[in-house]
Amino acid sequence: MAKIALITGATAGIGEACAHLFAREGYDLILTGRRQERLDALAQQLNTTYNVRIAVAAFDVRNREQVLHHLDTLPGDFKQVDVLINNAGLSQGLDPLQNGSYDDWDTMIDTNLKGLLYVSKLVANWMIGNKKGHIINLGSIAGKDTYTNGNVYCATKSAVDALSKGMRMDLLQHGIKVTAIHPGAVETEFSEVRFKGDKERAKKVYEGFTPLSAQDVAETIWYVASRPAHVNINDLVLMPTAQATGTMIHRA
Ligand code: NDP
Ligand code: 8X3
Repeated sequence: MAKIALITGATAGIGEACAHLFAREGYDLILTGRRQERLDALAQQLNTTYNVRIAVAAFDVRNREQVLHHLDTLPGDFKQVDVLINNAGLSQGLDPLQNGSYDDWDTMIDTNLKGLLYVSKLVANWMIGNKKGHIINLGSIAGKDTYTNGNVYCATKSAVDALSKGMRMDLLQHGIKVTAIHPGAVETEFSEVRFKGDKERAKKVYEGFTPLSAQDVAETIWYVASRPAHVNINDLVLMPTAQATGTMIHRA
């Protein structure tokens, strides 16, 4: 039987690149995100290209009822998840705390933190029952290295870092691996989402240096997921060569 990966946020960027890579490696996939049409198109493409089985579940990770309903109603054999990639996440705004938007804060905390928790609790219980599993959480350099105006986004990614450590301890006795991956700047839809559709501002984030691509991060996730059973990579920071810290980028 093929291995199974559940990827949250598979409609764009890092999640979508992981979907391609894991399908190429023969994994059956559960793909999630809010944009149903993107999920359907991706599922069809991967199924045709790699002949793997794909289940799609369109839901908002912030909505606990939706998360539980959509995952609970997956076909039973899809619940034999080998790898959960907790990737769905976003940033909204880049403002000093005193000017911050309550709505932006709620969106980031509810998505990056609470959404990850809702998915993780359910899938961790499947993994415990199946006596196997690997949870890979997308943190960020922003969680290791707070930057000016990053306040709440950085806090959510620091929390992902802390949660990954806690999950590793809690799941140790069940033989379930937990890894946190912390990329620096990756050129995806991330900045366009952060700046609410302002493409020009988003483009400037990546000017004058070569950022990571979604594929770079997906290949690293694949490396982590494909280690032998007795090896776990706990924590991995992955940066563009031109980026030294959260904010120190050498631009031409
Ligand atoms: P993208 O914006 O390209 O992709 C984000 C994905 O998350 C989309 O598939 C989106 O799907 C999904 N998503 C967002 N909100 C929700 C929600 N409420 N419910 C369900 N799915 C949601 O960004 P990236 O690929 O760059 O980001 C992926 C992860 O990597 C995030 O956790 C991000 O914080 C992290 N990261 C990104 C870095 C970067 O520089 N790009 C660097 C370090 C970490 P949909 O809109 O269809 O719901
Ligand atoms: C995304 C990377 O540095 O823009 O987590 O916050 S950064």
